[in-house]
Amino acid sequence: RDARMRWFRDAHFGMFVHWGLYSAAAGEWNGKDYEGCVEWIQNMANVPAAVYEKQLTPLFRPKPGFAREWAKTAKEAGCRYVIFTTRHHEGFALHDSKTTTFDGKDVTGRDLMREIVNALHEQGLRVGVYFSLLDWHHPDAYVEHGMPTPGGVKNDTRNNANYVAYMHQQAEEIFSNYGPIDVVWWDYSSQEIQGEKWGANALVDMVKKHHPNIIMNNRLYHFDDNSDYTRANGDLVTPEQFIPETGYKNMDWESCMTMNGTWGYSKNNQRWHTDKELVQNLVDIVSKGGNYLLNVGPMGDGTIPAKSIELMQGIGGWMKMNGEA
Ligand code: FUL
Repeated sequence: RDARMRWFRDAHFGMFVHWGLYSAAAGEWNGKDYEGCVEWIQNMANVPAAVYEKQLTPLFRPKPGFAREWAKTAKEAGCRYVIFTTRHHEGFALHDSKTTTFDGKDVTGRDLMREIVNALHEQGLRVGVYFSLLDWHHPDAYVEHGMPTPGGVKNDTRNNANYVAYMHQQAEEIFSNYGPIDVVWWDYSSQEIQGEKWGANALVDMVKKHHPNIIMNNRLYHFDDNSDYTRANGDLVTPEQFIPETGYKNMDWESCMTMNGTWGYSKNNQRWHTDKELVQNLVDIVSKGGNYLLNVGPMGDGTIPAKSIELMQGIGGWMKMNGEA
């Protein structure tokens, strides 16, 4: 595993991208504004899946070349890898999926995942995919946080196995059709719904069959912090929005953090950290043996907010001064 983890341990800095239909909502639902974690807007505004789909799909219109902008932004900041949301909890798949029409290809006519992966590879960046285990769109998915609730269907009337089969099929499309993938970032599990409820062993085997050297995070299971590598803990511990005091004993880790308190784009959010703070985070994390996965939330057309670009450039400047980029 040391050989498999080497590039990741040397990488130090990666860019996280949260982009989906929620990006087009931009933190507003029917006149009500949301500021933090607006990739959860469907849940926060309690929107039935059909309404969510109908309102947002016409607004999700990626501009040509958006993915090249992402790749350039990451590269110039000194990132070595990019992890992007192939599907978030809303269940909308960026890749071209045969399992559903709730995907990038059917909504925009383009294979958005292909565009993103190609752009990252052109810049020599490693590719990571974020894959949501939760799905607020599929009628048979587990109910979590009250979602999905169209019609108020109770969890026990759902055919969860049907959902799990669908989710596996989407995962296999992602891991078999897009060339080399370096990281898989499952999200997420709770005490109640984790591991075999997701069909974890089969998922892991499938992913490893296609990408024997892939690095996997720990969220296919509920993290039990036994400070050791087990299949359940994956290769990677994922502290979210914090930097652990002393890192994690005997484990690789990656702190994922936002620049402003939301992962998905919100036009209402201007609580930006400064580039000085972000550089301090990077140094703090790397000094404790972790990686910094810093998020940007592009708008519905794929444009990264100007302030995020400016902050990434600030970090890039520091990286260049210090021979890291
Ligand atoms: C969490 C998700 O629920 C958030 O929306 C975000 O994606 C974060 C990185 O992980 O578990």
